[in-house]
Amino acid sequence: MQPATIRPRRRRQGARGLAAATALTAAGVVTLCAALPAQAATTLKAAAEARGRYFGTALTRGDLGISAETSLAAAQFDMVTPGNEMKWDSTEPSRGGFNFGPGDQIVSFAQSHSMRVRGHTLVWHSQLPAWVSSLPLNQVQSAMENHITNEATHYKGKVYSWDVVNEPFNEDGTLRQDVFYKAMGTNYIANALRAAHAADPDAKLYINDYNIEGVNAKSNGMYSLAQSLLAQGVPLNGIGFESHFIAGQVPSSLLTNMQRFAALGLDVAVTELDDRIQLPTSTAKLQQQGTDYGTVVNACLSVPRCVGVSQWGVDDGHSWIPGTFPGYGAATMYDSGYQPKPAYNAALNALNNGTPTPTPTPTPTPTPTPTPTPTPTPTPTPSPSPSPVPGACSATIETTNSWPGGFQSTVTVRAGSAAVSGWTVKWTWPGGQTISSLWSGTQTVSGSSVTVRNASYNGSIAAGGSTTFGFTANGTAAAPTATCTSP
Ligand code: 9MR
Repeated sequence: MQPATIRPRRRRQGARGLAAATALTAAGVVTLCAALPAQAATTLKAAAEARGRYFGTALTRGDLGISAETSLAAAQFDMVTPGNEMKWDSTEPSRGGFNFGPGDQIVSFAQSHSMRVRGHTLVWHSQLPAWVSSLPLNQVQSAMENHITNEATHYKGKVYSWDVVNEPFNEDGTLRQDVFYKAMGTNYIANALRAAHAADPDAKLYINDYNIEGVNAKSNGMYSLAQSLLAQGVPLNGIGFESHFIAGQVPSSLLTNMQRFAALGLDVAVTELDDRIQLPTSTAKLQQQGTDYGTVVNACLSVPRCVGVSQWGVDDGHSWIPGTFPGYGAATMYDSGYQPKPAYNAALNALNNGTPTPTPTPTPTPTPTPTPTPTPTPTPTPSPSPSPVPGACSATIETTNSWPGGFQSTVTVRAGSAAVSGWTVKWTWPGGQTISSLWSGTQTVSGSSVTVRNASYNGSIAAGGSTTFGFTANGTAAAPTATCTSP
């Protein structure tokens, strides 16, 4: 089932969540470091970069004034999309009256934190000043091309990509009858792409839309348009899949759909990811959201032409969702106190452990010559490792954080000498502990016995490889012995 049609309505970001700003610490991230395998990255951007991708966020000028939010953005993300500051109503509110100040502030923030910028957006029916829609139709093309030329020239060399045309499609796959279409017909899209390419030949040029993530009438319309533009030699480099999902409703054809666009020779990107939950949240809903984030990240990793994933915003406290979809919220990887949610762990885990992507094998690091230790410290004799059994797996629970009345753990699941396809980890709590939230796995609880099976995206572990899942629990921290079986 596809998400409901988005009807964006203008709403400036407020400073909700500011009160919780002081709660931001690196704790959520640092505690993960201890438990991840030695080479696992501990931030989204490092993990994405290790897979040849970026992990982005959207920031508005209002967000720049919230230090807890900007610290988190700079720590975790390496791409920024301006939420509003490069839209036509901001950059050319009156004909020929350009104002790049707000957009420049976002670029400056990005540059000072070594983040790249996705320019968003040059031509869109929404957030379009009234003067454009009231132009005589025979003046629209020159106004559009002048707008694109000025803005793309101003940001030349400063943006990685442009959403040149945003949200051009109706749900049935026909083009919206907006002022650009009325003036130029379908050709407005080719005209816009050509003007952007002339102004900034190095920027990757995208068409971006929502509800095109699965194979459906709307994405079929986009696919036909992309084919036609490429056949005409129009400079189109990529398709942006906004990906405003509802928890539990990520289209099952997401990967197939991304692959068909990539097969045209285009880049693809997840440009505005969020996954809204019908409030109130629950452990199960947050777990589902984690599963969804893992699915999306793994889809991107599985498509070599998928260049990256951007979330729309940083945290739940500043997300556009509650203001536009009453009754829904909690749509991002961070809660309104800037603490990582299961979705964060799922995204990071997918990047660190997920589906291998066909990228070149890293060059093996030469083994350093062992330095002789002057005084050998007696080390406890390690227990003999059991001989590897094909298909077998093992699991180790490690406490990564604890507080009065609760704790957080990471469970590492290792394959033996053969790959495993699907795994089940079991343990028994010694003192009445109860899991409050579990990610990257699905749990069944019976009294004090816990059974966790792999999530859809982390069941396959290569021989000698590992994956992790995690949980938070109530009670005194405990790390009981766990067993692992694989079918
Ligand atoms: O996040 C943006 C929000 O602050 C604006 O009020 C809204 C107005 O349309 O636009 C939001 O961003 C949209 C993006 O530009 C295009 N895709 C949908 C996004 C959410 O509405």
